[in-house]
Amino acid sequence: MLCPFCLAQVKQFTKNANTGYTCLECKESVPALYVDGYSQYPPVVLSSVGFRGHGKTVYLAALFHVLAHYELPRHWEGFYKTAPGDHSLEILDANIRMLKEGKLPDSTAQNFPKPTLVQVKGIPTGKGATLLCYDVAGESFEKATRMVTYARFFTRSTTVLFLLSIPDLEREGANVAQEMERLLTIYRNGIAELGGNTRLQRLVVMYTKADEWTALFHDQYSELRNYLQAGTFDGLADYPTYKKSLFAISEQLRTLTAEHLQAQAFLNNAEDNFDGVRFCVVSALGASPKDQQLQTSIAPRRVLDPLLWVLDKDPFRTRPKWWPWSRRGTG
Ligand SMILES: Nc1nc2c(ncn2[C@@H]2O[C@H](COP(=O)(O)OP(=O)(O)OP(=O)(O)O)[C@@H](O)[C@H]2O)c(=O)[nH]1
Ligand SMILES: [Mg+2]
Ligand SMILES: [Zn+2]
Repeated sequence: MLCPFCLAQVKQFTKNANTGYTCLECKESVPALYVDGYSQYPPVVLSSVGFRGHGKTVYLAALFHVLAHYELPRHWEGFYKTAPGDHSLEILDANIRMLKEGKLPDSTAQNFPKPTLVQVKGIPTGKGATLLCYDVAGESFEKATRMVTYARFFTRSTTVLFLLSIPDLEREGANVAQEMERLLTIYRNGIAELGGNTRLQRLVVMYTKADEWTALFHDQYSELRNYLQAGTFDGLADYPTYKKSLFAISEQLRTLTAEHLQAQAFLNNAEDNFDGVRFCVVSALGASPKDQQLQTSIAPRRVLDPLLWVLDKDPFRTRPKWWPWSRRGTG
């Protein structure tokens, strides 16, 4: 079993009548719902790689908000979520409350994060899972050595989210493609230093703050824009069809990445060094905040898509059989 705190693979957690389960390696107490439900809800690392201020913390908060939304079980029969342990429940509640009150988080401090555990069941990608949500400070991705210290749980990820805010990079006057490659290089260095292998991981490139991304207002991207405008729940009930649209959106973003962002080298590098690459685009808030306050109530757009890619069992390497434009290469 995987200890969510020190990431050791342990045969079992020790049980004490007073204190519950404890990890022998790190002495942390491990929530009983996690241990007892281990086979029913196997752990899945959910964490994003991304520079400071690109929206990692807000994305997680928006995801918690959507997972707690009354509408979701109307689309996914039998869906529910649980927070194993007091710590996770507190974090979940605090994040949901924060967004409801229109507030935003401070920049995340650089330390080894304690994960928020969220058990989910009834997502059409498969059986239950315990999401181990680690929120890392963006500074940890400025140097591979920092990643080794503060984000080594990525060696346990089967699917990695690369979170990029194109509006922020453009505002800073950065070379977008170069920054994408820099993030990829730091991540690959970090995983290599940790003795991991990115070729065993799937990569999901997640473009954030879509509400501020002016390129999406071009006519050629009207389909992406409409997809975002339809919200988060639209189409979820029919998962096989939703999956096709997820893939179609991913392909459009792949083209946008190569053509509009001119990041073909990033793409080639990622394709060559991961077990496949997918794309998605989200807006966690739905609109720009002002002075760290939301001006309207939160309206997340497509924030479940990254989670669906993470939980989906189909390989990224092969294109789905139904996909009409079978292009050269893999993806
Ligand atoms: N317009 C818009 N702004 C967003 C969105 N998500 C986040 N932001 C803005 O981006 C800021 C930074 O977001 P965070 O989630 O704190 O960024 P982070 O990646 O966690 O940053 P570090 O913790 O410093 O690494 C927020 O305070 C918001 O102002 C979004 O969906 N739309
Ligand atoms: Mg943060
Ligand atoms: Zn441990």
